[in-house]
Amino acid sequence: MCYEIVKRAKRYKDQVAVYSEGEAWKYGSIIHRAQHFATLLLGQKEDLAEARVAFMVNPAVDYVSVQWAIWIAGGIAVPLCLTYPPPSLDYVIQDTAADFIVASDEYLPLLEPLCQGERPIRLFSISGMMHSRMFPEKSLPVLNLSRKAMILYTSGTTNLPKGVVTTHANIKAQIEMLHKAWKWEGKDRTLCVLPLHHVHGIINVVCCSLWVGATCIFFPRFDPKEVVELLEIPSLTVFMAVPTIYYKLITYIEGLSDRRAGEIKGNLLKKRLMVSGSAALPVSVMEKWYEISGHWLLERYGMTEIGMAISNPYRRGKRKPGFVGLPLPTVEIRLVAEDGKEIKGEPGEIQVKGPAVFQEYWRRKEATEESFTEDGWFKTGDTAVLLDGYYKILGRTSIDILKSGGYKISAIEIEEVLRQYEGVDDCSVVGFPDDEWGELVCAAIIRKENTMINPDVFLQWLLERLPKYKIPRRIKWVDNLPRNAMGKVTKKDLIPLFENI
Ligand code: MCA
Ligand code: AMP
Repeated sequence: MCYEIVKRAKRYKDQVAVYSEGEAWKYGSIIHRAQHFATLLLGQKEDLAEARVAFMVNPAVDYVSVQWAIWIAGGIAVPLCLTYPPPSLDYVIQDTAADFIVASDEYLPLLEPLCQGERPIRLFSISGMMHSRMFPEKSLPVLNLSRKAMILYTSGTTNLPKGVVTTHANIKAQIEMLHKAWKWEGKDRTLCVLPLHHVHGIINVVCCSLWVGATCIFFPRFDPKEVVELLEIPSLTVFMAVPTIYYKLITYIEGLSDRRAGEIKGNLLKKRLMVSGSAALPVSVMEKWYEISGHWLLERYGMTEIGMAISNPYRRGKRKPGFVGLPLPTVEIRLVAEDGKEIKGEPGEIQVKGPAVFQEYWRRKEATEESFTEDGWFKTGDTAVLLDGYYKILGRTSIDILKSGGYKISAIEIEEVLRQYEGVDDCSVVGFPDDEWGELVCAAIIRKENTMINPDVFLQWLLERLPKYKIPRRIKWVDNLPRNAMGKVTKKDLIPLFENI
């Protein structure tokens, strides 16, 4: 069971679990905080019984304490993105029908109005919880592994993001496979610079390290200089990031003197493991990182719905540039042609089975059914080919899914928002290939007749409705959109429009 993470933590009571905001936190004191928070969340109840607890908590000891509190009290953890504007937060809070929200104090002004709708939502502040009277420790519910543990929102080919529900059993499987494959140990120290509302940060970095008694160092924002300095700490052993982060680190290190770059290389060489994932790792980035650090990055492939599925080898075997490797322990993979038949030696859709695969899309029975085959394979929508025993990702089956900075983005969702702007008649959103971001969000927009659009006012309007990473980076004002005989926009024809602007 996933609250097993807390049970296991009792074994490591005197070891440092978390280093955040300049302080070291032992496992024992985090368990204590989690129990106190769990008691407050439970109130008179014996069990939160899968109540949704949304939390907007900074990446630090508070995050771990709240996550553990929700789990031991029997709730479902719904981590909120710290940079979402109110409409995006409200969507997640309403879609999950969250009963409680826990927040770092600075987010209270943003969240208070969202809790004042018809449905009562109880808002807890971290400082309020910390200062509230200590109640005698409650006996906590006994949880079954099949209970729902977490809901993460992911963009799809439809308009609004869907909640991906994972059970305690799914999370346990996701953690254990990475332990086995990447040899996590209690003496590891990792650095968390990733956002904590996605699998990459939550499972691969935070949960994996804390499962085994290792230490997770939280750094609240990505800054290349500070991250390089932290990576140089001799006891730091493991680092995981998206390709954009490696690209930014390379750019920073290339701007330094040869002496300093040499010093950094010497320090990075001592790391045990450096992983890249969440988006395709360009071969040029892998090669440059090797020159800079002496590490061939371990590239792996995963998805919110399945955790990690395919990985290059940790020790035995070559890490092949441009390939994601072989199936991880307990993961079954097959490639399937358009007619639904399994194929070998040719490109096909990746389908996945195994204990790590999610349970359902939250309250979306039809979408859940559509995403699985009749015999229980999850359809990823990614195309791959198997060459010499290694999988190579070729792209996605839908042009409407973008990856920018490691974030999955739905073009349809952005188009729906753009069309609500009074001066916009129609639009189409595509991803334009970019070395740094993977893809840049680009929009071709038709203005309404005789309308002027002030770009600054338009941008401000967008920022109030969409998170920064979903904002179009390039806009092309057009008179028409290219369409096929059925009237559907031929998005491939749009992509060249965004060159050199
Ligand atoms: C921000 N900027 C962008 C983008 N995002 N420009 C183009 N495209 C973008 N997508 C601009 C901002 O407007 C700003 O510009 C400048 O970059 C810095 O913005 P900031 O938000 O501070 O960016 P950052 O902190 O440098 O962020 C880059 C980042 C971040 C650290 C790479 O995007 C990130 O944390 N990505 C990781 C996402 C992740 O964890 N994905 C995992 C999901 P200006 O200064 O001009 O305003 S996938 C997953 O979980 C699956 C299971 C898996 O396989 O792992
Ligand atoms: P998310 O839904 O945010 O979890 O993103 C999952 C998607 O990221 C997958 O379906 C892939 O399209 C993409 N992805 C993850 N890892 C890789 C990788 N190593 N190479 C290419 N694409 C990847």
